Amino acid sequence: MGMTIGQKLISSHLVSGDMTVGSEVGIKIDQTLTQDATGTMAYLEFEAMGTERVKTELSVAYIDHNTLQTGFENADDHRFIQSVAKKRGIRFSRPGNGICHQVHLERFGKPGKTLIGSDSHTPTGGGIGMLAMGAGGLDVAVAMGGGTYYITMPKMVRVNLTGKLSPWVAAKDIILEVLRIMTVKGGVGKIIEYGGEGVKTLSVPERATITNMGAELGATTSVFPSDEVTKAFLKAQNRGEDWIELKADDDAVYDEIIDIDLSSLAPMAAMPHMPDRVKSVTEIGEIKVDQVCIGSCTNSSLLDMMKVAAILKGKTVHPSVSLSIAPGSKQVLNMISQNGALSDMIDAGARILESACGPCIGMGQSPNSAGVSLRTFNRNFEGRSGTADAGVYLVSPEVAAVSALTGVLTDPRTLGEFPEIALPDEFTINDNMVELPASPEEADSVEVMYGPNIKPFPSSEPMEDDITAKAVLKVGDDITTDHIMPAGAKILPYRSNIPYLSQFCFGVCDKEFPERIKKEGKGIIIGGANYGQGSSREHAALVPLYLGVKAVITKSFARIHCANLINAGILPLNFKDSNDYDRIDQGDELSLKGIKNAIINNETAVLVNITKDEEYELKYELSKRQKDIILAGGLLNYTKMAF
Ligand code: MIC
Ligand code: SF4
Repeated sequence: MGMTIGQKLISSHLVSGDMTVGSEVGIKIDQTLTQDATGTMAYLEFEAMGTERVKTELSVAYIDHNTLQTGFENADDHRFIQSVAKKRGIRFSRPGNGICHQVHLERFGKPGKTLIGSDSHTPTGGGIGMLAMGAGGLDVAVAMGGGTYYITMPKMVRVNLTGKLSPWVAAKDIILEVLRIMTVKGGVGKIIEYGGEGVKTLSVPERATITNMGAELGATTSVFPSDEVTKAFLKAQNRGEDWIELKADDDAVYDEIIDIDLSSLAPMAAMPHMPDRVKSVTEIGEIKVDQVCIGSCTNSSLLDMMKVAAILKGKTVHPSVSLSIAPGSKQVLNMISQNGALSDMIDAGARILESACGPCIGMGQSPNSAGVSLRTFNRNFEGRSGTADAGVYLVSPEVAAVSALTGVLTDPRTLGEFPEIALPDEFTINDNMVELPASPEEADSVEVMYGPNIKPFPSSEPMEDDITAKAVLKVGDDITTDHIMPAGAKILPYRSNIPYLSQFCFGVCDKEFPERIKKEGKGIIIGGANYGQGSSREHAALVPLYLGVKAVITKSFARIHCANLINAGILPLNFKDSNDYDRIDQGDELSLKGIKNAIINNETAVLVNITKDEEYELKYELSKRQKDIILAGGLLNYTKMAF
C-alpha cells in the first residue's frame, strides 16, 4: 500500500513503534528551534540534563518574542540564551533577525527533514515539506540531546485543492476555510496534508501561511509536497542543494478527505474570540475598524509585504485607523527597503515595527477599549491583544491593507484590479545576524550567563498512591494556554521566573485562582473539551505544578499541552462519560484513591466526589513510557533515572 507524505516522513525517521494510528511512535529529530519566550526554560532544562553539546543536525535559538525591553529581564534572558547557544553548539539568531518560523523557512528548513520547536507554529516548516511539530521546551531539550521525540501516530487527512485562487483571495482564506470546516478541535491527532492540482498554484510562503495556522486546528502538523515550486524557492534562497522531491504515493490511503475548490473561495475573517469563527467578509459587513496589524509568523513574508505596499501606494491610512506593519525577517525588511515598498508603506502612514512577534503576543499595540482590530495573525483569543474587551478579527494581508484605507472591514474585491506580485528569482541573503556556536575546543571557556530574573524551575515529586484534593477550578471548553498562563508585555519578561508568573495563572478566567490554590496547598482542575489548545508554552504546566495542581480531569486535551502536563508530572485524565463533568462543582472535595496502582496495573481510574458522595469512571491514554514519566514525577526526574 502506498504512503502519504506524513507517513513517509515518519517512517524514514522511525525509532520505535509500528505506525498504527493511535499508538506511540518515537521519531528521530534532525533540527530543533526555540524562541526566547519558551527558550530560557528549554535551555535551563537542557543545562540540567548535563549534555555537553547538541546532537542534532541543526539547532537554532531565535530571539523574537520578548523584544520589548522595558527592564533588564528580557535582555538578561537573551544574553543567557546567547551564551548557552555558543557553548552548546546552537546557532543564535539575534534580535532583529526576525520571527523564528519565517527565518527558519527562508534559511534553514529542508524538505524531508524533521523539526521540533518550542513553539506551536513550528508546522510552518510543513510549507517546505518538513515534518515540523510544536513541542514543549523539555521535549525540545531532550531532542537537542539526541533523544527521541514521541507522538501518537496520527490519522492522515488529505485536503484536496482544485482550481486557482481568484484575485484578492489569499492563502489565509484557504486556511480560514479549513478552520471553518474542521474547527479548532478538528485536527487533533491528525496530520493535514495538502494535495491536488491547486497546490502548484501556491508559492512556498503561501503554503507556509496554511501550515502555520494548521496549529489552530489542533493538528499534529500540516504538510505540503516538495515540488518544483519548492525547488525554485530554495534556489532563490541560494539553497538549491537542499531540495528533494517529496510527494504522496498515488495509492496512499487517507482517513479523511476534504475538497476545496480554490476558485470558489472569497475573502474571509475569523471573528472574536476563536480562529474557527469564520465568515466571509461580506457576510460580516462593514464594521468600523480602529486598528490594523500586519505581520506575525502567518503573514509577514516578502510576498505579503509587497502586496500590502502595492495596496497602500499613493494612499493614506484612514484617520480613525492605526496601522502597524512588522515584516517577518531581516531579509524581508531589507528587500522591501531596497525595492521601495517600505517607502510606500511609510508614506501611507503605516507604523513600522521591528521584525518580531510584537502585537501578536501582546508586546505593544494593544487596541483601544472595546476596539476592533484586524490582524493578519493566527490567534484572536480573548485578552491576547492586551485589551480585555477588544475584538480581534483574523484576516489576509489584502483585507487588512484595504480596510486600513477605508476604515471599515472591506472586501478587497471592491477595489478593482489586483496587484499581481511574483516572488524574486533571488532573495537578498546575508546571514550575519545568525551567530555561529563556538568550536568544541573553544566551548569550554564560554561562560553561561544567568541573570537575576532566572529562577530555578519547580521540582516535582514521584507520584503518590492516592490524590485527594479539591476541585480548585472548573473551566469550560476550548480553554487555551493563553487562559492558563497569559502572555503580554507585562508578564512575558518573567518566563524564566515561575514563582512570579504564578500570580497570573488563569487570570483571564478567575483572578482568585492562584491565592485559592495556595491556601489549599494542592488541587485538581476540571476542564471541558480541547483543554490546553493553542500555544506550546510549558509554563501552562509548570506554573500549575508550582501552585500544587496534581491532576487535570477534562473531556479532552490538546496534544502539546497534554504532553507538557505529563512532562511536568501532572496527571491528565478524561471523563469516561462526559456528562460527569456537569456533576462536579468547583470546591467539591475529590479523591483519586489508589490511582498509582490503577495506572501501574492498567485499571480504570475512579474519581470519588466526597462532597456529593458519587463516583465517576475516568480514562487515560498513556503509553508505557508516559506512565513511567508520570510515576517518576515528570520527564526530568525520569531522564535522570534513566541515565
Ligand atoms: C504564541 O503564539 O502563543 C507563542 C507565544 O508563539 C507560543 C509560544 C509561547 O507561549 O512562548 C506558541 O505558539 O507556542
Ligand atoms: Fe510569534 Fe505570534 Fe507566531 Fe507565536 S504566533 S510565533 S507570537 S508571531
